[in-house]
Amino acid sequence: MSTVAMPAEERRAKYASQIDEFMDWVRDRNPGEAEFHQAVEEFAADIVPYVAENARYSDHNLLQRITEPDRVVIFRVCWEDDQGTAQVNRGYRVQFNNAIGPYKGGMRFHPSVNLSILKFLGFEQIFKNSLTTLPMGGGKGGSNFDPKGKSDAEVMRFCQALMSELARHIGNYRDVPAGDIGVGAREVGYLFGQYKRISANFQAGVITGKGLQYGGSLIRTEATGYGCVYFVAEALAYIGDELAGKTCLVSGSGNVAQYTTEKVIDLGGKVVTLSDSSGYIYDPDGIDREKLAYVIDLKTVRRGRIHEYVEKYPNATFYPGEKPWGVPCDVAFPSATQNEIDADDAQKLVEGGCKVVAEGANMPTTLEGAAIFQANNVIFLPAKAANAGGVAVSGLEMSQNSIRRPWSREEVDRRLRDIMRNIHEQCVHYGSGDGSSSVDYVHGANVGGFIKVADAMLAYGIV
Ligand code: NDP
Ligand code: 2IT
Repeated sequence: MSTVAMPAEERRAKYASQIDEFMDWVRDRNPGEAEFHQAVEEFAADIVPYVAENARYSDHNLLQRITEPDRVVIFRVCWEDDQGTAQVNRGYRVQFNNAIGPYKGGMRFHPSVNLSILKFLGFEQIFKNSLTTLPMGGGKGGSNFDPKGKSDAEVMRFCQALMSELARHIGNYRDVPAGDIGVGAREVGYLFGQYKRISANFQAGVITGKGLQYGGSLIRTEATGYGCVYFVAEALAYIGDELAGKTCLVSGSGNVAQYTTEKVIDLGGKVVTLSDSSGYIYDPDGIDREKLAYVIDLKTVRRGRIHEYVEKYPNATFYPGEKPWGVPCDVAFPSATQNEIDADDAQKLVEGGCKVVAEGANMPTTLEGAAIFQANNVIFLPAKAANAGGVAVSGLEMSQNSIRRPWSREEVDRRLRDIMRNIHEQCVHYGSGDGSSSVDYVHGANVGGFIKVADAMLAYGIV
């Protein structure tokens, strides 16, 4: 039986000693990097067996090479706050792998940012970008800067200071940053503006997520959320079901959460929760377009907290300090941050009737949580497939920048839908057992994403 046809547990048991040996090597080489170990472990559980059974990939220490970043840049970022006090943050760019295209991936500004988190994100990005079918390598960057409570002028000075160093490491054929947590349209504008100033070049393809007036793409703002919902629609269609009438939980209330909610509404589903780091709101009537417009304004213009929702819509309840996973649902869209669904949360979702989990965030589910979903036949759609729509439209933004012509909203949306359908086909192709209709999306995404990168690396020889 090939590894594809084997249930995940059986496959992992058969190759347990090779997986353990490889993970011991990864842990020894990258001490203290818990999030990076976790991302590699999820990948290794599928790819160590795959490599063992496919001789083409077994030589040349390919897995050791693919888990070592090409390079990591770490730098001091000094800026002046509104009181005139010097502040110092740390900036990073992890250039993980450029086998199939320039490094590509977002920048995250959050106080928790460290090397482990950016390495996990950069590693995931390699295979996610490969799944999009577009020519993009994997990278990620960011800073421990906390945009919360900062004035626009402080955010601007910070972005300018960060770009003053980052500029020398990026370029449209080299490394193309974009947004992530804490980096949206405002920050991308300041970052691109500083790049343009330093380089005296209007190199539009050096960063994506730009404003529409200066080289941005229609639908990029919406792309991660829309893409995630399109992916769920594909997975449901595959089993003869649809999103219409389904009750959905969304966590987070930022970019991904907002446009996931919008597309669920478009397709006839009902979103009953949103959250932020202070707690979650439950709205039994569902979040309609008007309520969503309020949330988008609250979060992107007024930069307020999610509990304000219940002051405006008193039918809803705010649960401080809690996550939404105990609310009964059909579909869950974790769209806030890593490890927001642990084993207890996964158990609650299963007990609440959840049938599909689609990871809008990166690695929102712990390994233990994912095992509970798989053991209970929950359709578990991993981040590198489910949230690839964002970087896919970033790739389309780069295409438009290269040809110097913008595409219409319909054109970009059609291409996004085609890409999500294609990713689904790859997951089915690599993740279906012989004669079995159920799909192991984790296995499918890992193998599908790996092959293209591995083949390119082999073509280059030992580099
Ligand atoms: P935003 O900054 O727009 O929103 C982040 C949301 O998540 C906020 O509601 C925030 O709450 C919440 N959040 C962040 N950190 C934590 C935490 N430690 N605990 C609880 N809540 C938290 O980011 P995005 O929507 O862009 O990103 C959300 C997720 O989606 C991330 O995992 C990101 O990597 C992933 N992603 C993003 C893509 C994109 O295109 N933007 C593409 C693919 C994946 P609060 O305001 O209280 O911090
Ligand atoms: O995690 C991700 O895929 C992103 N934050 C988007 C990256 C990008 O380059 O658009």
